[in-house]
Amino acid sequence: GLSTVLGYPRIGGNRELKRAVEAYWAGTIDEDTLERTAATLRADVWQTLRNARLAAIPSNTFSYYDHVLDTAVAVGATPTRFTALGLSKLDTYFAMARGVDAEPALELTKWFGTNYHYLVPEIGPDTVFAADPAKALREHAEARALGLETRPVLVGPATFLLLAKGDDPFARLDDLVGVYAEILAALADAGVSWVQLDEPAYATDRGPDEIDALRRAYARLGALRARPKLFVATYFGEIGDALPALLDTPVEAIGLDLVAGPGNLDRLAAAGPLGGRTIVAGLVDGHNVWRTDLRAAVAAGAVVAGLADHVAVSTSCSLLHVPVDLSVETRLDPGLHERLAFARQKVDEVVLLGRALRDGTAHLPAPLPPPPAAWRHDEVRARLAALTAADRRRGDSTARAARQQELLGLPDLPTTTIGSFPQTAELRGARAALAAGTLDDEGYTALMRAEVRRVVRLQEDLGLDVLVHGEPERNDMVQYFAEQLSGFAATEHGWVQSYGSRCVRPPILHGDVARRAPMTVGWATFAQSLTTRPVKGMLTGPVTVLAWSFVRTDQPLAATADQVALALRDECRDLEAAGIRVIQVDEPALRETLPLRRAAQGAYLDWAVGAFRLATSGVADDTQIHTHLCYSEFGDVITAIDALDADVTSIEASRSKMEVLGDLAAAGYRRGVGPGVWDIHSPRVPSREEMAEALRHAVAAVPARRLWVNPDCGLKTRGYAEVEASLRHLVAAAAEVRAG
Ligand code: THG
Ligand code: ZN
Repeated sequence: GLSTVLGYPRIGGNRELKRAVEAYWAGTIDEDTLERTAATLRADVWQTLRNARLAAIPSNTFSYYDHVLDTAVAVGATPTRFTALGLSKLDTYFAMARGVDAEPALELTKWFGTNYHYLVPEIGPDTVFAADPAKALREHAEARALGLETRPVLVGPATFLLLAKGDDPFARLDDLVGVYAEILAALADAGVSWVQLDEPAYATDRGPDEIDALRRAYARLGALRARPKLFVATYFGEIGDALPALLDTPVEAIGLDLVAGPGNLDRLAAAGPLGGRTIVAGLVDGHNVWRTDLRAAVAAGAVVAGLADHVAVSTSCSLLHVPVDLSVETRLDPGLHERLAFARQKVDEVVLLGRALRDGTAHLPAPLPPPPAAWRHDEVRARLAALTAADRRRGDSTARAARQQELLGLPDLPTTTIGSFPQTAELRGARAALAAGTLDDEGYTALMRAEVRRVVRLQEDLGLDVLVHGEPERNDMVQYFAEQLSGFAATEHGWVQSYGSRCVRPPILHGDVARRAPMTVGWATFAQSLTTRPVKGMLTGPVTVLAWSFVRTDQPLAATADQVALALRDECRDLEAAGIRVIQVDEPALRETLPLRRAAQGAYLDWAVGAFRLATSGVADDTQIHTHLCYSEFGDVITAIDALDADVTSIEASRSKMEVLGDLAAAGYRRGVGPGVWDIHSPRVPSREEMAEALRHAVAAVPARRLWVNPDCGLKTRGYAEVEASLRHLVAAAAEVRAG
């Protein structure tokens, strides 16, 4: 049976690529050594796929940093501000990815609804496109030297431009298609028989012009005389009118995501004759870690087979978004382990499905037993069933603000930070030593307490108004909570690329979520015992916990979010009872989890906001709830931010020059707001004057009594020298503007 995958993890089973690339950046290995490591990793992937008996194997899915950046290079779209640096080809590439002293990097942003980030191409009317197929050709040749014929993968021209920023990038589609034509000709010359062009942008809302442009682009590429066969892969959802548009063109294969977009099947049935085309059925979820229900997948595949002349079984999207190999996870509970599939296991599933479609289901492994009974938590289920609207409601927000002000007695323009202080080498070392067993629990706790003491003293010395404990004990803002809640499991090696060399190890949310014991109360009260100023309790919100975990699919996300929210609600109440008067519940992922299609966004925001409110409405009106969002462009979520009903919301704003405050005011937002006055994503120390200037802009849009003064985001990635200097300037700027 025909089988393939749309892409495979490139970081290596032990994050070898991260190590090699970072060593190259540090100057400890040279370009040749880096390239040898990369070639070994690529060869490993190809051999793995061949040994799994996968029928069609992709290439050019490797990347030193990001596949969108690779495509930009392949079409000559390196902005002149980088070519002007006069660096080697590889160093120009890394300059675009990471910036250099003289030039900031390309912008980094989320790849659709995933936790992967791509580099945003900069395309303008003067961008001179030029074909540079060297990387795709090289990988194809490397695989051929190993005896494999592979299918090079590129981001398709329409999606590439739809992801780009600049002065109307999409207007350049005709020019760009000309360059893709040259790339295709070069690949055909090298004997490439199939190419995969990815067009996931069509899983989001697209206008008729954009659909037409897709049709024209592939009609033109399809009409080329010398070209490989074209496989247009779509994924991350339903593609609507893009499917008939592609069917109007000569492309030989079309990929449909039948996991995130089950409706693609109806659309296919309604599409009329498919010609001799291959439909590549994305039946194995590339974006989650659960084993596939093989019988259900075969049934869906059979429907496709009834419609199309040729069917290939595939993953729903690239396997980039799942960990490499489950077989190295020896400490997982067997009841969980048997229900999981990582990238390597998903390849086996695809191959099995391909065979089953041809030969029948007799040889499929037995279906999974029902989930272990211990994953159920009847008490949590009963609590959820008994919830009423009142459990998501607090008192009037204006009255709350007055009452809180009476109790907290803060000045106008109160100063605070977002929560984390720098994660120093000593802190990371202590965590590593604890894990290695060379440091015991008491030793570790003593070190963390010393750090909290130091951070509290520093904040008092700086003159901040609302303090934090600094979160030295937290490895990651989701993992820390997942480790303490029942219903979650952690992997040992389950790394997934987040951006460039950076990876995350998402926890697996498999069962009902329940809090075993207070999770943060000890640290918060310890910090509060050291100072008379209010210390903010710090929690991660339910939406973000879900967004950065692999989540069960056997119940609606809304129900799972509410379970997490109940655990956080109990934590909030315990913090309050322990004397913590300000609690921050962070939701940096609220916007990134927004469904790609507008039609689905309202329902999502309803449950997302509902879960946040459930988490934060159990406390008295006296207790001040803060939230933090890691972005400043609210657009589609602005009314939802008001609906969160947090007393204070801190946001990014320093790069947008406080413009966001006007948007918030226009949307009717009347609560406390902390527009970041210091862009912590850069090592620069902002001056008192520039922060005072930003604050003066802010007080023009928001009354000083509702305006908070804080950095853009947490400080864990910064160094102490910058943090101390910047916070000193920040407190001084607040004092200056307060004095008028
Ligand atoms: N936590 C989780 N997911 C996230 C973020 C997070 N997704 C979105 C955003 N933040 C991604 N940002 C980062 C930032 C840094 C790192 C990864 C993702 C990072 N990772 C370490 C590395 O690759 O070296 C590994 C960290 C570790 O040892 O645990 O630096 O904040 N869940
Ligand atoms: Zn942030």
